[in-house]
Amino acid sequence: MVKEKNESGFIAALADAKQSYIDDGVLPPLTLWQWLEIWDRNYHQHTALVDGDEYLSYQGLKESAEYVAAGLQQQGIGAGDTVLVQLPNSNHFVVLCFALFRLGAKPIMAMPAHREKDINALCQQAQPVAYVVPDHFLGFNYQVLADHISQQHPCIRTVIIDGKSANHLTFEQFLHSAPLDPDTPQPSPTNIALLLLSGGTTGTPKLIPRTHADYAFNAIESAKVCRMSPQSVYLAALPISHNFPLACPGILGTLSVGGKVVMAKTAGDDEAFSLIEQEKVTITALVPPLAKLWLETKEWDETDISSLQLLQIGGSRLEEKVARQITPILGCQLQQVFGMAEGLLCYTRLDDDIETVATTQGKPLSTADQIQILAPDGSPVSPGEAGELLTKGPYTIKGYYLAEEHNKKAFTQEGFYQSGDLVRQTANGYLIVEGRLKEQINRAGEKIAIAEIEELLVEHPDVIDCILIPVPDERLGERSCAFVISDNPAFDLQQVQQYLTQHGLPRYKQPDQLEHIAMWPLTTVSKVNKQALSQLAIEND
Ligand code: OOB
Repeated sequence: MVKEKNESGFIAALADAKQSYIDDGVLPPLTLWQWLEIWDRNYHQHTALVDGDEYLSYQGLKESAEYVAAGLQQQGIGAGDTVLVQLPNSNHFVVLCFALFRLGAKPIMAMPAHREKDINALCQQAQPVAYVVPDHFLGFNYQVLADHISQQHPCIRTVIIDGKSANHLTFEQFLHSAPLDPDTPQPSPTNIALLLLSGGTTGTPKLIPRTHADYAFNAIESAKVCRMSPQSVYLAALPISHNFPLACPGILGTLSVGGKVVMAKTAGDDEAFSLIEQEKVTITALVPPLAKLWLETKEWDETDISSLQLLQIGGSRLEEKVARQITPILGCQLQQVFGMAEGLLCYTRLDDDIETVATTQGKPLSTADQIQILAPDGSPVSPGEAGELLTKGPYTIKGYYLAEEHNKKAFTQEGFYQSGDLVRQTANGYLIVEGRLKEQINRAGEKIAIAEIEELLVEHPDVIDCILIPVPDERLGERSCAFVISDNPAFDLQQVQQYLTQHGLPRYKQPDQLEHIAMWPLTTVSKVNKQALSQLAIEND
């Protein structure tokens, strides 16, 4: 009961905040479903989505979503419910999201890489009524996970398998439901449309509530900045449960201009290159480690990727050296993207000079975005100095979903989100990301909350004390290294990884390196000297 009370208060406050941007004429007052209806009217027979040999037009997308919505409704799923979605990139994923948007039910955007620990935490927080998984993906059996999770969380009344299943409903069955009753009520533009996941800094993932109006704005304005048109072909290479490939401009931005989205199952260069050649892809988004891989591949691979006009790179720091290689080697324009699932998006613009594109992470998407850069004492830094980035704006959240205590720390009284990023601003308003204040590792764009891993590791019987640190890494940007104080010199990385797998942790959150240490090196003020640990990790690699 308490949860419901908090929830309705939170949702009302969120709706008020977004309503004021609607009243000011910044956010159009439409839901994502209403937008799809417009896109369907404008681009009816055009191809919207390509997934292997399955092509779906705008009309097909809307109609499929209506059938799936009807099927979900028959399962008792409706307005306000949350549905845990853990699917790889596919047309079905997009159809399902629009079906949920139509009903006013909220998808929780879990990633295929997530394992039991995160999924459990998400169920506890958001009490989903349904869980949607593939049968298998990349050698992992999601039915076993779904069965295990649904046994522990009675809130899950329906498990839906995208694929074959002997004992659960399949997505295919939903596509063949009876038509949706057109009188089914629609959500309001200021309702929560979806819940994105935050990398966070604590032991449990935080949910990011994005409303229909703000998320549509996010995607539509991003498509304008990227000058997308009906001729645009977007390759969804990164996992589309991420904000970047979903709406920056990503899938939703591409649909907003009548373009075509091509689904890649993995972000690997071999799959991506042949899809670019085959479908004449014009734009895609990558994290820096993948961009580096593409540069290497292009040296010998003769696949024709000349249709590619724009490569967006974001999620973690892009080295200037790599930035300068993009156009000469890949033959397309580079756009740096500094974004966060919480909202604020910064883009370099297509007519910026190469210096700006190679050395900055862009400027905010909207003139309505508010930015503060603060010194440790909370005062604004002098122009050009580095400080913590705080932000507030039409598409930035005012609080995580049902996380009242955490929100007091993560947001100021004026509603600014404290990003934990260390940035400075150039005279013409562009941001340069200098570093980070938050206790997080950015491993190839995936965020790892240091506290979560340390909390688990100290529970291991062989571990007396433990510290996890980011270490600069040629391939990943940053890798994670666990330093342990242990009485067992034979305790090794393999045991750590096994232990964390048993505790339901995905591979990307597990340390890449393990170092034993007798005692912590200290700074002059008696804090653990993490700089010295980082040095040691580099030397011992
Ligand atoms: C994107 O979103 P998240 O929520 O996974 O991570 C946000 C954090 C930022 O606070 C920052 O610490 C880091 O990722 N980050 C970057 C960066 N872009 C994001 N750090 C340095 N340089 C960059 N270009 O990562 C995300 C969301 C939407 C679009 C693009 C990225």
